Amino acid sequence: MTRSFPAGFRWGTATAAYQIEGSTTADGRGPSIWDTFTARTGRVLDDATGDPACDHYRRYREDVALLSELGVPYYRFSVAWSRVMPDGRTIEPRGLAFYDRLVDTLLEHGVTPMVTLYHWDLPEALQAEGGWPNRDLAGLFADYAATVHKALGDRVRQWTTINEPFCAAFIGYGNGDHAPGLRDEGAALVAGHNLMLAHGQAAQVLRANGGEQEVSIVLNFAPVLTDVDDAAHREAARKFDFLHNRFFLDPLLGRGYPPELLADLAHLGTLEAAIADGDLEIIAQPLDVLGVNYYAPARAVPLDDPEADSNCPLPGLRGMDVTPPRGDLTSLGWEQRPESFTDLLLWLHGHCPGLPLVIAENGAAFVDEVVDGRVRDTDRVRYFAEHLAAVHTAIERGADIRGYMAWSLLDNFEWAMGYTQRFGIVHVDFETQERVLKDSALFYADVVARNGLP
Ligand code: IFM
Repeated sequence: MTRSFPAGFRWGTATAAYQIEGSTTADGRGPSIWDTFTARTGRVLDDATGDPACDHYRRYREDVALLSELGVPYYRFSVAWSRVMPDGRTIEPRGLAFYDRLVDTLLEHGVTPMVTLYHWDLPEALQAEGGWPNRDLAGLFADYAATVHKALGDRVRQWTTINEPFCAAFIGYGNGDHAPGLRDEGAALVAGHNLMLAHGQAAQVLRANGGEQEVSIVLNFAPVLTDVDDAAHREAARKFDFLHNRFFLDPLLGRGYPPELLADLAHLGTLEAAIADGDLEIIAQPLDVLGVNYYAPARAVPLDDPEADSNCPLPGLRGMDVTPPRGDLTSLGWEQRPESFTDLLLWLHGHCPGLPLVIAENGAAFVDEVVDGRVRDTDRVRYFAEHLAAVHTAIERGADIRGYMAWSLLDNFEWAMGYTQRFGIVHVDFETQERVLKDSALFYADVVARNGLP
């Protein structure tokens, strides 16, 4: 008995530039905020940096050959702004040429490229101008989008503007765990708004440049659970849900920021002040698909004092907290709960009428070992099997889901966790750069070949 996916379902794997490329000073690349952040002692586990990561900048042909060997037809990767424009403005042709070669190599191997323009690696030169709390960055991002589209738009059809603006804004500028490592809740909200504005302006540019492209943005969602069904718990969950999930989604749908959310954040006084006339119309550009990243749910509880600052790392929340995850956890301590994935997809289907969904990331970190040349990552195989079944259930119940990208093709630089967390379906030995297909890669290749779950 096979659970089949719809004909034409897009199967892929995903990566991001800073997490795999290495070669951070090659061919005129400028520093990004992640280079600066990782250069500071104690910001990233083991003081790891993005060099050499998976050395993909030099080994991309080998990695594309792996994709071809696995028979996975789509590949989602990101372009590093600081490679293409080292100072955020001036084009570096050698950086652009890398992505040109990568796209050609993918196409030669029958793999369809899906480009993400921003996966967190802002040119440091633009951070020096204030970073994302500076609204001028929206226009600069649109110029960068136009440059990349001009270079690759004849061969790339799927374009994502920004990956997970939540993390770029709230973790980068709010709790400071990610680059640029700032802790300013008010500025984090403004960064979030400006990232949405950047998305809208880039989407306009991508469409204006002509071509048949499909335009999307990728959001990370955390469905919220409560242990107790009473008004206080429901309100705690609502606060978390509105800031984590709907801050970024509702303006894209033309609904602006939910009034309850604006009220939750009013005490900081920055978000509403940052919204200029016309911004919400720019943000609400029509989308062809919505990219959905899902890893784990969150669990919310009320605090006794409704005015107390939240302990959860979201900017501006008061009167609520999150409780520890439970049950089976990944090595990052994330709760495994595939039914929350189904619930999320069905909720999105209802909340975003007519907007097709693509799972742009889903996967799990576990401790893997190579034994006799094999990585028997049964936990990850089970995670994928259960979460793919959850996607299948959502499709059966009516959700319009067009594809699934496994995170990630390669073990890589997991941001503040350095190289301690392995998400790949391909094991990477960071000393030798040897790649070994894990059992999860073989499992995934089989799912792709059958277009279904055995
Ligand atoms: O590795 C990250 C990725 O860059 C963005 N989404 C979540 C992944 C796992 O943490």
